Amino acid sequence: MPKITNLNSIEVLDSRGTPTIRTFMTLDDKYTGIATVPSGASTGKYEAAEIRDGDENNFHGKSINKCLDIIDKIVKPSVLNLDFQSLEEFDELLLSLDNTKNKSNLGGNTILSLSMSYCKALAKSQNLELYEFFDPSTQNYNSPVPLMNILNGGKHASLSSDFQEYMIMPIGFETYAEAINCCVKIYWTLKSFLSSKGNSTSVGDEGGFVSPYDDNEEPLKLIVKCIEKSGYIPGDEVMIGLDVAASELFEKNKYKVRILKSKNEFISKDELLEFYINLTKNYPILSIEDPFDQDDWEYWNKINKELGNRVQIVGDDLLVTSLSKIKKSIDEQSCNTVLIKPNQIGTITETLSAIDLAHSNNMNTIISHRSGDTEDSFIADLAVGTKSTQIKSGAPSRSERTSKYNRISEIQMLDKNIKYIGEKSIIL
Ligand code: 2PG
Ligand code: MG
Repeated sequence: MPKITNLNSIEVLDSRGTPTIRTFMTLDDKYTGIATVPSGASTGKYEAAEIRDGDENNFHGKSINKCLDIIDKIVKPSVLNLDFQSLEEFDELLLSLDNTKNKSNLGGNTILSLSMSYCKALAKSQNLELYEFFDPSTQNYNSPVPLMNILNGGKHASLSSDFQEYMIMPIGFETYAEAINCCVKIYWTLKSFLSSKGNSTSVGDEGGFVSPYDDNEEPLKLIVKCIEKSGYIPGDEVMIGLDVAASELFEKNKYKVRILKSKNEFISKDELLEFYINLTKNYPILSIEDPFDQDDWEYWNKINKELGNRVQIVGDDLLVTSLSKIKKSIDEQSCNTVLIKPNQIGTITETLSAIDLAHSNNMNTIISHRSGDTEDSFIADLAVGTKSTQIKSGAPSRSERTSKYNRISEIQMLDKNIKYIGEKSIIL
């Protein structure tokens, strides 16, 4: 394997204007991998720790000079000119340098920038496209179903729904291009509809529209209407996905979710469960992410039992891309789908193991962006290369979101045999 001959990192901005790390890793065959890490807002409490400077005068505490120092003073001397036999061996060294459970010594953000850039450098050096690098033996890749978040709420938008994301899932199409066309048409229809009603058409962190709603069902009615108005069949060609991000709504054993028939601001766990059951009866909902708090395993088990045979119950904050948590969810049957975010766990090796574990237990994987993201399209290659059948990268708007969808179009050009997975993306 080629040796690492140079390693440099700089501070750049993510889509919220928050500093993040961009790393340039050069191998002795002169190939350089360049990677930039994303950052969440509704972060799970068990995610790998991000290191930030905490100096209020510098980007309100968010600058990352400490990470750049760690790379320069600790990582660089330990990796330069060393012979790593694989990505696993490189990541292993990073983990031993960090030597904590939650990556708090080096920082999950620092580690991920190194792991991603090494991956990209190795792929180039082996003359592989990044998606091929994840499993060069595979012949039959697919392009994944995009989960497009067209209405933003929760922590990604103020004055909107409590639920964080309302997504459309274009499953009933032959090609990726048709699926993208469908999503954009619905997105534009939604925009005209909102503006015709005198509502705001400004967008939230992930490019979805932000408008005030009286309750969390209203956006569903609106989306179904827009699917139909755009000439598509809801429940057949297009399904709906939700990310409730319920950990952010959980207070004093209740959930702050507005439902029309309740006068209370907070509802009980049972009321929330009943709300979900009714919503899935009345709307073409195929996926519900983080329906309950990250520690509320009891209600995860209940919802998976109730709905898991017809709805994707997706663990994000619950599982944080962690092998041990995915194992627990398999043992306890807490959900049927794993959301994969490389920065929740820190290294690409661990991310790949999490995907493998999910797939070998018949669980679906959705590769996901973060609400603070960048122009780096790494996750598009990760989705195709690991045969994950779905990708979540926000709305068809804002370049940090579309860069992932566009990279999949590029991959389709590179390999004409790649077919859109469509309906086959559903494993229930
Ligand atoms: C989520 C993500 C991405 P954040 O909850 O799934 O949509 O949001 O990056 O803020 O955690
Ligand atoms: Mg989520």
